[in-house]
Amino acid sequence: MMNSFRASFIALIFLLAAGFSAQSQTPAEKPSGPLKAVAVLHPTAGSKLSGTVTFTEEADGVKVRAEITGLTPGNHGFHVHEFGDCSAADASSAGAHFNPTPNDERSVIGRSVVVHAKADDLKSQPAGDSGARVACGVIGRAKSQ
Ligand SMILES: [Cu+2]
Repeated sequence: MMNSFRASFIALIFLLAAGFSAQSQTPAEKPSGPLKAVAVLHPTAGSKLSGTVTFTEEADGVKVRAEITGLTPGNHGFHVHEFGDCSAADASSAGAHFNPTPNDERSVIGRSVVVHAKADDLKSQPAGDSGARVACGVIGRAKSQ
């Protein structure tokens, strides 16, 4: 059961690595320290989930650290969604999954992290059949050090 969550987590890390490496190639945007981003997760209507997800650029990829409270037992889908808008009560305003491949704009900053009620089956698209959105947080730039 744990493997499903772990697998979706790894997929997210690869996705983010693409986004971050694209951004670090822009000299004007290059920060002095390692690039860090943060998303503060807020519960959707009827949910008690909250937490913080941090992303830190490292030489071989992106480290993702999630501290989440209020999760129901079991596995939960966990994705980057295309819009940095968590205003809807069900977080539908965050849009579909963010797919960096066809875009020039590949950074995850300004998009959102969404946690789902159920596990991602890692087959169905776009949401992996992972059910309702139970938390949403806009990804913003964080202090580098
Ligand atoms: Cu999702």
